[in-house]
Amino acid sequence: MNADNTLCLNPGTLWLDDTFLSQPEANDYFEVLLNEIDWQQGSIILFGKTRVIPRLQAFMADPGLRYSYSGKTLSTNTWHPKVQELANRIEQYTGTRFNAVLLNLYRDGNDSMGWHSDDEPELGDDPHIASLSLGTARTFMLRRKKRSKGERSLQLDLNHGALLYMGSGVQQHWQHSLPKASHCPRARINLTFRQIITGSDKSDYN
Ligand SMILES: O=C(O)CCC(=O)C(=O)O
Ligand SMILES: [Mn+2]
Repeated sequence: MNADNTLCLNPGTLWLDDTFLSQPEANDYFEVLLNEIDWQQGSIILFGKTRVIPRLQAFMADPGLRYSYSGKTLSTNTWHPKVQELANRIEQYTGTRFNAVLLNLYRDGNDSMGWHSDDEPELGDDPHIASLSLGTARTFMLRRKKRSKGERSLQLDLNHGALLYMGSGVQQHWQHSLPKASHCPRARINLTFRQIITGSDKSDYN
């Protein structure tokens, strides 16, 4: 990994490789995943009301692993061969082992993900997460959990084929989100590769 792409957060380490996949490779993965993944519309209960999650999702993991958030366990699929291929490439590139992936399909700019950290107990004390983006570029936001008043959030553009690596300290000290993008009519797929360590369930994002 080229050290020039590393951002030293205070605290935390994160890097972005904008050209992890070539454009033809990214096109191919996008088309296959869009058409072949069993995308699910989930819902969560927030303050006693059922709310539809504003994006579609799928979860794949090694046998026997479970993952859940807001009290709901996502159904676990076996690895799609193309997703397994990506996991192998990303493991080789990052030197991190992953045994699960959460896939999100943002159908257009109305789909989004709220502020959260990927710090569920089953991901261990210091989760390292690799996030691959395909399709239309969207803005990814980061903000410190302990921030001073008026402190600005960081923004990164996640382009087609880009790999973002959230390393040590990022989940512990920062939150991230994928805000709505008005006037964006096209779809984006994101895959977050994770390492599940225990079988417990807990998380709180929507
Ligand atoms: O879509 C993205 O870039 C972010 C996805 C994410 O944060 C997650 O799946 O936990
Ligand atoms: Mn996340």
